Parts: sequence; C-alpha cells; structure tokens
Amino acid sequence: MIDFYTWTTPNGRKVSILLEELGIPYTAHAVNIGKDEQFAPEFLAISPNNKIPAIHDSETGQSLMESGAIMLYLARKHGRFLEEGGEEWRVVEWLMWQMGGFGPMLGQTHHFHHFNPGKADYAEDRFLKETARLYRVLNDRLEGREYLAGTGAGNYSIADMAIWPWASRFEWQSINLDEYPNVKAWYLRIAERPAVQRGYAVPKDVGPIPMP
Ligand SMILES: N[C@@H](CCC(=O)N[C@@H](CS)C(=O)NCC(=O)O)C(=O)O
Repeated sequence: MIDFYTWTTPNGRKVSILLEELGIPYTAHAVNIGKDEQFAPEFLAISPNNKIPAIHDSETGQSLMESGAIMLYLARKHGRFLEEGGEEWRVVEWLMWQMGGFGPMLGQTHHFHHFNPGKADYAEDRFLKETARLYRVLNDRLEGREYLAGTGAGNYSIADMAIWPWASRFEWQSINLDEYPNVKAWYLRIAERPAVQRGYAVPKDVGPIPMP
C-alpha cells in the first residue's frame, strides 16, 4: 500500500495521475501547503525539503520525496509507463526536461505573473518568455507524435504524466493553446483519459480540468 502525501497542485497531480493509471491501491493524505502543513515534523520525516508530493510504500519500506523520483520508482516497480515501447531513455529525458524546466520556470510565471502581476516587470517578462519558449519546444517535439517519447498510443509514459498537469495551468501562464496545435491535441488526448480525470481530483475535487 502506498501512502501518498499531496495537494491540489501540478507536482502532486503528476503522481496521483500515475497512481490512477497504474490502478494500484493508495491512500491520499492532503497536506495543505496554504496552511504550512508541509512543515509538520511527521511530514518532514519523509519529505525533508518540505514539499509535496511524497510517498511511503509500506510493502518495501521505501519513502521518497521529489515527484520525478517517485514516478521513476513506481513505474519501475510496476513495469509500466517507462520501458514500454523501448524508449526508456527518451522517457527519462523528457521527464528531466519537465523537472528542470517546464515545472520550475512555469512555477515562476505563476508566482510573478499570475499571483503578483505588476510587482516585478523584469521577472514577469523573463518567465513569460521562457514559458512561451518551452511551449514551442514541446510543440516541436509533439510534431508527428502522439506522446513525448514516441509516435503511438503505446508510448504514453510518465513523461507525459509529468508535463500535462503543468500545461493544465495554461490560463495562469497566459498561454493560448491555439498557438501550439500539437500541444493542444496532446493535452486534449490526455485529458480524455479516465485515470487522468480521477487523478486530477486528488486529494480533493477543485473543479473540472481546464479546457482550451
Ligand atoms: N521538485 C519538487 C517540487 C515540489 C514542489 O514545488 N511542491 C510545492 C507544491 S507544487 C510545495 O510543496 N510547496 C510548498 C512550499 O514550498 O513550502 C518535485 O517535483 O516534487
């Protein structure tokens, strides 16, 4: 059984979507980061960087923080969404692209542009430009491909699951998905998946998936 510590954010949803896609039993524990629950000593014991998501696997005794590490662990443990299709390193490559770029940079756009507009023009401009550049890279990668690591339905992987929840905040990022047609088609394809719809509503339902 997996104990899963999370909140209603893209980094949390990456893992809840994977858990739902795997169809394995888990218990979601809400860690309200708006109320500083991420600093509780019990949570810090498994997530010393005081951030969600984190897991504890009672079957193996493994605790993990960092969504990328958690996704690799669960995909490897269950033999799904990583090696399938023979493109394992391509999956890891795009997972790391999300961890190092599409998450942190878009997170700065949320901070400066969505939550604090007008307070730091330089930062807003810098991160909006970087966000648009990353969407262009994503759009180019998805040219002729259904998923990040391959052309066909069997290539859906943890790379897609990691990137998609960040794209679901396109409105906060002032991104018009019509300007990125490959991203839009990929986004809608993934949004149709029942596991994604269930995972999006963990640890609580805060409304429907944003539709472009
Ligand atoms: N690199 C980390 C980032 C996790 C992260 O930034 N989590 C945010 C929510 S999306 C958080 O817990 N913030 C609480 C805080 O910064 O105190 C991962 O991918 O797991």
